[in-house]
Amino acid sequence: MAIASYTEEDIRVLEGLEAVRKRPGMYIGSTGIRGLHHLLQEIVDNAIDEALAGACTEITVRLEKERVLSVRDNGRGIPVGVHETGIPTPQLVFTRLHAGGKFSTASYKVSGGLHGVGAAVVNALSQWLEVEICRDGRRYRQRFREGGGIDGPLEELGRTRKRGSTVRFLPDREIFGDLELSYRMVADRLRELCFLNAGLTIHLEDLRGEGRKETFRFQEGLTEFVAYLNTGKRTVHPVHSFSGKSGTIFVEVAFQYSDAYSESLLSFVNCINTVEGGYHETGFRSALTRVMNEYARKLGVWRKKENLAGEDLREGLLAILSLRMPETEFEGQTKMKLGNTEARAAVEAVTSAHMTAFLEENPDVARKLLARATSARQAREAARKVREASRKSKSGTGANTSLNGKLTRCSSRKPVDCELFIVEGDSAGGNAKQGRDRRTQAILPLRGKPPNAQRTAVKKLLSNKEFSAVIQTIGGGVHPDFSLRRCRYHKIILLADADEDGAHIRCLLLTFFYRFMRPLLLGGYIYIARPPLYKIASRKGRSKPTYAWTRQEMEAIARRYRNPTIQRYKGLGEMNSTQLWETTMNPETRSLLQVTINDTAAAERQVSILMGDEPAARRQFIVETIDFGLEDDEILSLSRS
Ligand code: TSJ
Repeated sequence: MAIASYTEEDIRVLEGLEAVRKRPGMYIGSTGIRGLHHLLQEIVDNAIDEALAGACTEITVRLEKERVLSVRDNGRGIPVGVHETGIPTPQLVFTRLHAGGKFSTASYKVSGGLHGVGAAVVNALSQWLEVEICRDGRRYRQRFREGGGIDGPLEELGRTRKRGSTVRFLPDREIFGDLELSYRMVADRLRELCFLNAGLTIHLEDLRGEGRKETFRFQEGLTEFVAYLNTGKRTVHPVHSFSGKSGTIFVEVAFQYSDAYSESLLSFVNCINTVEGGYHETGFRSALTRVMNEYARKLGVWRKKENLAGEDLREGLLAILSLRMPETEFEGQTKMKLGNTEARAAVEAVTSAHMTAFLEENPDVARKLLARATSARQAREAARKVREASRKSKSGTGANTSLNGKLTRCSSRKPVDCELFIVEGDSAGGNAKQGRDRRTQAILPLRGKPPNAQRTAVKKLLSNKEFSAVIQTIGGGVHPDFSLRRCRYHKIILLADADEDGAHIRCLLLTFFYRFMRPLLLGGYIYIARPPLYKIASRKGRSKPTYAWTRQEMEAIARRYRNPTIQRYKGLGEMNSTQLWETTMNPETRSLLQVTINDTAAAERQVSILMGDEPAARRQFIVETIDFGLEDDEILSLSRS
């Protein structure tokens, strides 16, 4: 565009995009891998909106070579007319912040929701971007460069029989460096979008490196989503689904009970995962509780006056809730909580009607579910007893139980300062005890393998020696009576051998935390210690030894020594207490992996595969996790001599 034709409008636009470039984090959350993912997400969301409007059936996402990303749909094509502001619509879309909703007729939009920063933000953060539109028999193109600058007007390129919109762009290296999108992350989200939009086809093509392709399409939508997440679990009945409309809100639900002990309610509003819940979840829960209790009373299963509690009725339930609604409001710390109060009544109405019918049509299933809820209630009472028992043991003068023999306490009483090392084996436990910082580090050695918390009855788990030591030591109780506030440690560090057995124990402990103390995982309180795999020393033993965590690292270090001796640690027991302190426990020099859950659905599926009926799948995972790759972005501090 020539300088002479610069108008006030152009200047305003550039200033807007400049603001995005100055503080990208404000618009896309971060300039790390998540931010980059967000850019692609934003463009995909616009294509999804076209699908929601019923105007497109197929979307292709490409991770091209040299970090280029592209998204194509077979929709109507972005309108090419001149908007009332005098600017052609495509240019408006890519240069005006939040232009999205203004020209749209679609009432349910993904792009206007949580992620709805608009295509202009993507443009502002791109080295270049081009949009191609096939519409009404013609092909059009417009290009932008250097953070949203207009590279030329919308051009007509000729005739075509195709329909649709394609956006290709190169995320700005100045902002994202050399970051590459993770195939897994993109694939997981696209799969999820296909589960949420039954019948929609999304192709994902990775043209980088070896190349990869996948097509997602689920004719049964949510039903298949539930089946996917319940893979590997023993289920009580086939997936059941229902949907209905209340006012302007369209509600879709699919659920299935399994023999898992957890409860998972996943909710989406216009394809956005409302991880913080909101009124729609409240509506679902209260309808379920009411309907099940009414049914139980009618059947006379539950003789007592009191109701079965909602949490007991939801044990083993996996439910997915998907809403389509206009004018969403998102609240909460991360803006992922639905704030529309009217969603509660809508979901409640649709759920009540269909759940009542479901129970009446499936009396056998209904009986099983009520029997389960009753035993869940008993388990809850057991959990309460655990809490009472641990309160008693605390108030005593320490004369109590086997626990005191095992746990080596730290002197600080401030949970934020206190770290609990759960250590595999007594001998490693002994070394940890000698090497530790007595003020802040407590040591709990574990003997032998604890049971699998996904497969074992609550009573048995809670009376297991190893687990009850863990429960009493941490002090926060167990689900459904767990409380972070009562926990005595804010870092719980799993320290196991770097072999298959160690990995198995870690898995068992994580499964236990997932089932009984999930807030510890959600809050990032759980860590995995990373003892080194190699020690490299000079043969004469004069200089201090160096440690290595991977083979490559070891080889690089060994090359610097004239005559190195290399020791491959097979277990923690081979290290003395000083070495253990230096390499693994000293907060100044150690490296920890923080275990977090950022994708509840993925976590649920993983735990059910891992700890379910299939030893082969479990073994494979264990073998894979032994080598905690250094590409993990969760490494908190890494410093080596
Ligand atoms: F926003 C965007 F530019 F980034 C983008 C938009 C990216 C991609 C990959 C697709 C799209 C997009 C937009 N696909 N389809 C549409 N459709 C419209 O913008 C559209 C078309 C027709 C009508 C109409 O009422 O006739 C309305 C709209 C919103």
